[in-house]
Amino acid sequence: MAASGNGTAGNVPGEEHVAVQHLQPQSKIYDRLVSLGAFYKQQYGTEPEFYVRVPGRVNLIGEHVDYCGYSVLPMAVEQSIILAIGANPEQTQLQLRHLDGKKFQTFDCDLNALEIKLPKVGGPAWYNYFICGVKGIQEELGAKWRETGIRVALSGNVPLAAGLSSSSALVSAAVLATAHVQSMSLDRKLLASISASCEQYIGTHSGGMDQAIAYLAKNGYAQHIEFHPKLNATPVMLPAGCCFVVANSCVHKNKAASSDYNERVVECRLATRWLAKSQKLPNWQDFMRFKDLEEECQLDNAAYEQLVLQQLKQSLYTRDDICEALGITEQQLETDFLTPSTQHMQQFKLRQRALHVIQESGRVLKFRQICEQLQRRPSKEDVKQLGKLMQQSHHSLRELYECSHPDLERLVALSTKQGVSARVTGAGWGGCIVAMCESMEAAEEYVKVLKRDYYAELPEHLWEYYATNDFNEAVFATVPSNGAELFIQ
Ligand code: NG1
Ligand code: MG
Repeated sequence: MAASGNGTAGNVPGEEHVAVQHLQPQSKIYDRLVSLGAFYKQQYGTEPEFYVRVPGRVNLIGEHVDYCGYSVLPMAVEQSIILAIGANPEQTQLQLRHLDGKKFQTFDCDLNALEIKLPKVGGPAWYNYFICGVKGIQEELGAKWRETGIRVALSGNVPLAAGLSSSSALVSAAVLATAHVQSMSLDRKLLASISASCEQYIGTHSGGMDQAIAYLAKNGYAQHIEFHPKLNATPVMLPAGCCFVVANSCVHKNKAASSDYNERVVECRLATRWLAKSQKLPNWQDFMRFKDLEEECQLDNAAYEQLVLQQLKQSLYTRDDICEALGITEQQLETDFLTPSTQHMQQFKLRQRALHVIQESGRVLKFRQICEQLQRRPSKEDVKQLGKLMQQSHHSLRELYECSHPDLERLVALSTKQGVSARVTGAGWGGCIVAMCESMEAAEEYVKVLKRDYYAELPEHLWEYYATNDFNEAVFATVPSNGAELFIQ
């Protein structure tokens, strides 16, 4: 096990490295960590050596653009995954115990034979997300990996399959814990990149938004996260007085259990290649992401949109259309573009997906710009503009990207009726909306109305939250919280 502070001593919390902090009784997370520590002791008979906390996130704007190379604007939520970690006398054993043992079964395995098993139907078992993280560090260290057994107790309060990134919080927490056990330097950007790559073992070809915000979030700020030319986060102060509310449609969407997400990724890659060819670039076959093509052709947002409208005229493309345009065989389409879960695809909506991504990428920049403007000069009009951008984003996700859901639409309609701008957040097809209220009082009233008109009326098949009755876990105001943290007692 890493000696406390080993390799990371002297780092300041919230800066470039994850620092080792002493757990303070006044810390918001204190009670949860102490209970988890007690559970660890009960399970393993010893005290844990350190704790890890990694938050979920809500994305304010910039949906389904990260895997195309474009920037996003999320903030961390207060809900998080927490781990208690200690040495395992069995040198090569990994043991995982979830505080909610009824829902999440115990898991043990050999660290020298990690395997991520993806079922044919349904989503992967929870512990696979943890294994992803350990594998990520094993691969990063290669021959430098030190044989050390690990014992873990964990618990989480990020709603599952709700677009708040519970999966990435777990993967990122596993990366951080394993990196510390291996005495690595805890560079936030490096760990975020490792976490983004290794989560791909789950089979989702996602971008790096969730893991980036998990590590780079700062108390009080949303972050404008850019991936190109390299990972970078710029803190963005949200407008004073505004309150962001998250509301869960209670429709679960486990992305890893469906091909919807990867289908969109495939369509974006194909559209990029199509456009690259249309520009007669000598290296057109190298392009997979809209952002890279934008840079190569030095297109501004409006010109890019025009290019899409001119070159991708059909609302639907068949396999034949694509093979002919790209000069590839069906076999090549399957091996070079389709992922294991999207081999069945017959039709492709290149125009709609491309339009969404290009326009949404523009909205992210505008959103940041307006937030910065608002810091210099408060303006009701500018706040309204932010709301408009959120509404446009949602409209585009529903119409062009087709990733909303009828129940989630009811939530959005209830928001609109109250004059609140709301949009689906995360991958969609269910999960949460994020709404912007222009004052604390407006937020309180908004939450009250959603509780009355949505949650109290939840149809039987969405009754998961009925048990709590106050619905406070389903709908809540949220402020930007800190990224990954590591504590010793
Ligand atoms: P969610 O659905 O919140 O896990 C996913 C992707 C993101 C991003 C969003 C859509 C993962 C781990 N995350 O988020 O990278 O593409 O969808 O904007 O799959
Ligand atoms: Mg996820």
